This record gives sequence, structure tokens and C-alpha cells, in this order.
Amino acid sequence: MKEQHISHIQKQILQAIAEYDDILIFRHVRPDLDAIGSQIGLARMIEATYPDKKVYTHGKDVPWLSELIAPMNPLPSKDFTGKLVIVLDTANTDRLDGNIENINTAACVIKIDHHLPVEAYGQVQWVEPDASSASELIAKLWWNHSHELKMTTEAAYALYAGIVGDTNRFLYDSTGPETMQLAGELMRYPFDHAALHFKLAEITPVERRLIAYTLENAHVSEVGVGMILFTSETLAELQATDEDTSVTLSLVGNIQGVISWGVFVQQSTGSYRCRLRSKGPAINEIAARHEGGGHKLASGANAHDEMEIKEIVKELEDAVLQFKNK
Ligand SMILES: [Mn+2]
Repeated sequence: MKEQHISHIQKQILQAIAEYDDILIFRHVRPDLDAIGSQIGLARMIEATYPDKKVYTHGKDVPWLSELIAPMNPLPSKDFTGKLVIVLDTANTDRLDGNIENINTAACVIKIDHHLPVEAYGQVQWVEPDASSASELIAKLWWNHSHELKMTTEAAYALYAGIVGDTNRFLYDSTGPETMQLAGELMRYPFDHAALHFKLAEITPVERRLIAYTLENAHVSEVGVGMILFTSETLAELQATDEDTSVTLSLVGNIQGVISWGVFVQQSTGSYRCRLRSKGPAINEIAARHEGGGHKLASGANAHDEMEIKEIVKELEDAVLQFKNK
């Protein structure tokens, strides 16, 4: 999208916000910091700018996000007629959270997103796949039109948290000069950004046990394939669930020398859920050979027993070797 085009869309969005009295803000299912941050950030700015308007935030509440940012406040009725709907951080309508069956009866639907376009929906669409986060786009909307949209400390905090969430504290490649610039402008508001960072870095007791176990027991082959195995017995000993083990995924990749890696977790059926990652060699075809699939560098698969895990590790090694010899 060219800047000129973006500025035209931004004007349309601000006009719609000025025009409608009832504004419903949606985001995707299984929300993250960016989904909630952009949603609450935009809601608080509209409320501050137009005290007479009613702003609603839709989607299921997730306790830790409600506590860290703010709980949702959905429209109690399902009557969307004459109302404005703004959807944030959601590439396709299938991923929308909340009572969306009447979304097409709304007077106007606006899409604001930073994912690669999957589905074109809404009368107005602002999609910037190069932006770090939906929160960055909302911050940009404010920065470009600060006379038409009032920032508050609560909004600045929510948007900052959203940017921090989607960039993994400014570490990811998606972090650009504009990301830092806008985060800096938000930081001028008196919220406690250090407290946010400490909170996000916190390790729960079960995570602590899993991290310790992983660093102690992860195996790294000479070729550069890392792996950690969690049998049901180990999970029981660590008082952890399959869900909890996600904290170990990036950890194995951080071990020096690791190029591709897998986290293998036994399920109640006896078979193993395999989460595969890579820093270069494509692994999605390996996943596809074992009842799975996914992206080039991040895939999921299934192994029936430890023999099949050995096969997968061997295939990862072959992929790494091939990649090194290129
Ligand atoms: Mn996002």
C-alpha cells in the first residue's frame, strides 16, 4: 500500500468513527497481546475523543490479558443495525471471536490488519503486512491524526503492550524504524513500561520446572538437530501438561549449534505430538510425511512411537546436511 493510499483510508476510518454513535471492535480468537492491545487502545481513544459515543469490545475474555490490559465489554444485544464494526488483527472472518453472525447487518465494516491478506472483507480495508502489529497501525492512525483522535495513558499502554507482544519485545525482524518511533511516542505517556516487561518475562513454577528439565536433557546432534522428549511419565513428574511445554520450544532453538529442532510430547493415546522448527532448512515436507504439515520453518507432526521420532530426527539431520552443503 502506498502512503498516499493509506492516508486516504485513514481519513475514511476517522470519518466513519465520527459518523456512528455505536462502535463495535472485534479481533481474532485465542487473542494475544496485539489483538487485545489494539482493541483496547482504539476503544479508549474513541471514548476519550467522543465521550457521548458507545464503544464495545468483543470476544472471549482471557484472564491474564484482562488483568494485564483490560476486560472486554461486548454489546449486550445482537442487533448490529446502524452500527459501525471495526475488526483488528484478523486476516479472515473465520478467525473472528464473539457474536459475529450479524456482522453483515452492520452499517459499515472496517478491516485493519497486518497479516498477509487471506480474505478481503469490509467496506474499508487497511492491510499493511510489513507493519509489526495491529497496535502499530492504530498508533500510526493516532500519530497521523492526533488532532482528531485523543491519546490517553491507558490507550498508550495497551498499544505499547500490543507492539511489544507481536515483536517479542522488539526482537523480531518485523520491528522497523516506524515501530520504534511510534513505541517511543507512546512511551511519553506515564505508564510503567518496565513493569510490563518484567511481567511478560515472568516464569511460572511449571515453566521453571520445564525449562530446567529441557536445558538439562535436550539432545543436540553433531549435525545441529536439537530435540527434547517428554513422555507421559516425565510430564507427570513435572506436573505439566502438553500445553505447558510450549515454553520449551524456543529454548531448544537457542542452544548453540542447533539449526533444526523438535519438541516431542507424548499424548494420552500413547503417540507423540511433534513440534518442529528450523532456522533455514525446509521442514514442512518432513512434517507432511508424518501426518502433519505447516510452514517452511515451523511445522507440526505426529509420531506413533519413539521409533518414528528417531526417523523424524534422522530426516531433520538429512535436511540440515543438505542445507549446509548448498
Ligand atoms: Mn498481530
